[in-house]
Amino acid sequence: MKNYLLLLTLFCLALMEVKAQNPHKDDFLTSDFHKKRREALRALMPPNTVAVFFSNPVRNRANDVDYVYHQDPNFFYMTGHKEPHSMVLIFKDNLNFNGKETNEILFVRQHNALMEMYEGGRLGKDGAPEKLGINMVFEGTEFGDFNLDFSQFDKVMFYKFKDDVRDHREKGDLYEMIQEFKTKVGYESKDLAIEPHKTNIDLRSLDQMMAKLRGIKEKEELDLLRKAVDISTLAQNEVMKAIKPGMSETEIQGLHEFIFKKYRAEYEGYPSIVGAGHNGCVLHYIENYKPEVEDGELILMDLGAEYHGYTADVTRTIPVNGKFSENQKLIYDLVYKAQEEARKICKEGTSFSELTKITQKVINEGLVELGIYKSLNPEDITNPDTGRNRYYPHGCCHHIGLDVHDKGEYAELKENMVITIEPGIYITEGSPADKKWWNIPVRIEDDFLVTKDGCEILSDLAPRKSEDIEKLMEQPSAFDNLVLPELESHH
Ligand SMILES: [Mn+2]
Repeated sequence: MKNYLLLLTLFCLALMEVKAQNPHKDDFLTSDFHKKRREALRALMPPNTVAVFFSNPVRNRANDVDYVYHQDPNFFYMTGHKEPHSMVLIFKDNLNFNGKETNEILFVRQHNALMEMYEGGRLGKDGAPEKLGINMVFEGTEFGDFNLDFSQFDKVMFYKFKDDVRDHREKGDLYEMIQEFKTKVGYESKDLAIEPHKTNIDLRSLDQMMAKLRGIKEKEELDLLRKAVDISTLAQNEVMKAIKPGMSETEIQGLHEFIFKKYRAEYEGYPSIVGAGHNGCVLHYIENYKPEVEDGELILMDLGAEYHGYTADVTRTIPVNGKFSENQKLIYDLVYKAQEEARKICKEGTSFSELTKITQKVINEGLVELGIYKSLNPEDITNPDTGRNRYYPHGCCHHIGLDVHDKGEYAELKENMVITIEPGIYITEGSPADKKWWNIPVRIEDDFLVTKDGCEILSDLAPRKSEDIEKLMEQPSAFDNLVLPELESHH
């Protein structure tokens, strides 16, 4: 027995040794993962059809500098290819091309020595087959003369092209003005609109299939999501310990992002939201501009690390000085209760709307109890200007994955979906509530893996209860002794 234990201990030490020497070196998705995803799509496709995916466009930031490139998540999911100017054709059935059978064709960028000197190497059609596991690869320039008759398919399925300047939420947007201008000046282009008589074009089915596929996470995806969530919550904890009145919102954002990167998360999955006091009431506040966060304020921090393409989405709201005031705690604990009630019913078979309803019920009833709403009558809880709930004006839940608001079906929960539950209460200055409640923003957002009979909270490394947050904030921080030189003018 003793020997057995010794052996087991040695074995475990050996494993730890291996782990320590390989810090998540091999946890990128493999070409095999993407190949299986293409096969899963094919299984959903009707007979004699083709699905076409395009890479994301490169976006200009200013002058000759572009935004950091981010691949289209559908295209990445299908190919694993991270470069722009690419396209993939996925056929339901095998086709014969120049004597070669294939059910997929990839188009990639051409090599360009000068560009590669600036930006690094390109995969090219020579490198793509082995790296991506797609055997038939051409250069984008070859597509023009490509001998493929799309009319042979019952359906050609793809996404609507992104109209860069189109903004459907604005009347008379730039796109419309340009369209009108084109009409006025007699400009005509055959690619302006899909010709209605082309009946084999299908702009809807592909998205439904992608939602079905991407909404259910594969094991490899869950590993990456867990990693992203661990990094995000670990960063939330470190910032809770480090935060002090007088720091700026930007600095606090910087601490989060430094810690993300310390643990090798490549990016933020979405622009970080760090808002103190009334800034926290702006749902997607990303300026993070306030130069000094104040003693007595709450600070809302909605941050997600992106690890190998997969993003967490975690929000914590904490008191800048380490202690919730009585009123802040009342609101905070109500939001916590709403999240807990949703968590308790979160399992396979529950619908997204049931989750929304239960969080709304807890919050609305609690706000009536606190005298913040007069009653549960719709006219008392609706903001007539927005048509939304006055103090809890957003949805409670969404999928996460390659997108922070990930593709997925939004009906019933299924095993291996990963979703957020994120109730909130935001009482802005000037609202009908008593002044003592003004500028209290609270959102608690966690990430959950749905299982057959419940859900697993992935983000519980960071405390959610008000008492636990206060306790953690008392701890010393690795940043307490960080002293940087004063920034002075040296001119
Ligand atoms: Mn969210």
